[in-house]
Amino acid sequence: MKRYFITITLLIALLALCLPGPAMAGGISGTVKVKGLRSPANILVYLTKAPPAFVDLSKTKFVMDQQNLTFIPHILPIPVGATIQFPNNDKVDHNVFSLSRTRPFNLGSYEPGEVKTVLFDKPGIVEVRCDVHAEMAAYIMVMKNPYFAVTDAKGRFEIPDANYLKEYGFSGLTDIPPGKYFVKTRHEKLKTIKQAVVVPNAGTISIQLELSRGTPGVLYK
Ligand SMILES: [Cu+2]
Repeated sequence: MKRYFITITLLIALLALCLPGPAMAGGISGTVKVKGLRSPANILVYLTKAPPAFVDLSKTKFVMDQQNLTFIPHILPIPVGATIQFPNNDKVDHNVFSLSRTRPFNLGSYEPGEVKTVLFDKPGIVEVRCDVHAEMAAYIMVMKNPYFAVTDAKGRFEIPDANYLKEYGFSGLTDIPPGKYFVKTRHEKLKTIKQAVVVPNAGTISIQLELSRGTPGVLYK
């Protein structure tokens, strides 16, 4: 038994030598499947806890747009302390507000071409609505760490999310340090799930998540 263990250890050591180095970190990628919902898009996937990560936020720009009576994007995760711009790029007035406990606000009615801003300084979920158009809804997720992603139209995600980082001007974010983490999901119509995941020393771990319709949980306990 002991000899087997030594052999396996040697094999792992040899394999490690063959890998391109000096990568000391990894990522998480995967696919989310949903039951009872048409699209697996717009699902937040995030690490509940992560070691402190240096991120340069000085060039970030977060925008929640208003076009054709719709907030774009539907889900916008941001790091705690970020400010979001709410431009009205529509043909009609909107009145953007939130009754959330995380960050209640009311921007009042404003015209096409106008921009208003809100600072989000507490982690949590902020449901955004429009007082003029009851069908308009979006979610701002104020995150404690920068390791999160939103699923695409096929339910795919990647943490860290290179496209997101580029789009919003994040820089300097390193891969996830190796170790055991918990991945959690959040979508307004899906039951929240939490799954353990081990990030390898190098490369990406691939996971599958299956969600079904139901009431979601909170972002952080
Ligand atoms: Cu509106």
